[in-house]
Amino acid sequence: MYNIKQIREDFPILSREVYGKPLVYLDNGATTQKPRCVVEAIINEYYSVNANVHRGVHFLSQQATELHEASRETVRRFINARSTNEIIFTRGTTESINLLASSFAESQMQAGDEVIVSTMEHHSDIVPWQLQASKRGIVIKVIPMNDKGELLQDAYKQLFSEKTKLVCVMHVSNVLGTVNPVKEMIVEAHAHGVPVLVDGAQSVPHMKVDVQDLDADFFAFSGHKVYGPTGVGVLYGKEEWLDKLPPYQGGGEMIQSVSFEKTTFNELPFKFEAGTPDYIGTTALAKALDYVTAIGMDQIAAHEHELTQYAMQRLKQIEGMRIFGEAEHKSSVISFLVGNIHHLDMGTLLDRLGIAVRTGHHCAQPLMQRLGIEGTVRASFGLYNTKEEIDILAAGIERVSRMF
Ligand code: 7TS
Repeated sequence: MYNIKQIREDFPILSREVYGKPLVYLDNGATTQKPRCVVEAIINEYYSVNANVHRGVHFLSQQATELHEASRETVRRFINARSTNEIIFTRGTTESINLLASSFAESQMQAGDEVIVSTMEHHSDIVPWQLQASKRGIVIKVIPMNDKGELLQDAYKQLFSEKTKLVCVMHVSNVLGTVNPVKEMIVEAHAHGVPVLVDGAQSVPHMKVDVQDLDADFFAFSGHKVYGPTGVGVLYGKEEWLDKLPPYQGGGEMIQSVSFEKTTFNELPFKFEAGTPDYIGTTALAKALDYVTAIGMDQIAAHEHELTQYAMQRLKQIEGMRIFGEAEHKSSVISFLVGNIHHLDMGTLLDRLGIAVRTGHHCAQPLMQRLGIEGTVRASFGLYNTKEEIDILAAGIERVSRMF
């Protein structure tokens, strides 16, 4: 049984009001709200354990280190990595991708080598590659998509050449909700001997992810989108790959020994974790992962699927409604425009009704160019959203539409 009432009680913020109206929070693609247990984990660790990790012989430092490393094990289990050596803590998806782009391009790519990305990528999976392209002369190739928002698999296969060194593709689109067939895309890339980075920022909160089953070489996600704290994320990498890549940042923690003549680096995963990590954040992230695991990722996926089906059907009844993203496999994100009402006007007026949605290009300007629009209004659902909230959204959109 999916006990939505009890779940909502775990999130104090959901019972607040904005402009005197009950908050309807539909901006989960941007960030999710935090359950009490996550916030309490932060408070408890600061109040009773706080000490820097991996350094001290003293009791608190050892206890903080144990918590931090236990969190790494929780993450490993959650995405089914083989080893905790494959779990690198970062600040989030953006830093995970920048780390990989920098270390991979530096050691594995030369001028003229190619990286394949998709039309629908978030800027965080485009711009790091452009930075490398301008530094090293690497070439970016783009997988096109159809009007439903599905990547064209035949065109993808045509993009490979002997110069292709890496494929970078998002698991789930933050704008269209498309669930890309990454497992099949990885099989294709591997047939060409090419590794794949999956941007899992929008999949990890909504479905069971198994990096071994996907056979992903690299996988990135953010804690704050999966009910965890801000400022902490993960880069998973197969150990054989991470072993080959050079460090991203230098500093404490990532070294074995330092002298002015020669410095040697620490083993995995610490080689990629320079400086004091956000060890309080990792504890809280582990709490969030335990929280969603206790509810059940399959139960969450089923609940959100039902909400999305309901919302699609309900929103399509609204006059002038245009929905962007009608892929066969779609996650709980709905991007739309109504008539010629500007997305910002729609978002601002919905906000006055207590409904939090996102407006704009959603950090996917190349996708907006492909769609021939400037931006959309986006409603994105999380594990605590309800059909009643979708009714409020639909009624809100109708009310705003009547005003124009
Ligand atoms: N990749 C995808 C697919 C995303 O949706 C986002 C953030 C990122 C990467 C970057 O994650 P960060 O945690 O490092 O910032 N997406 C959104 C969004 O859709 N609205 O606000 C942030």
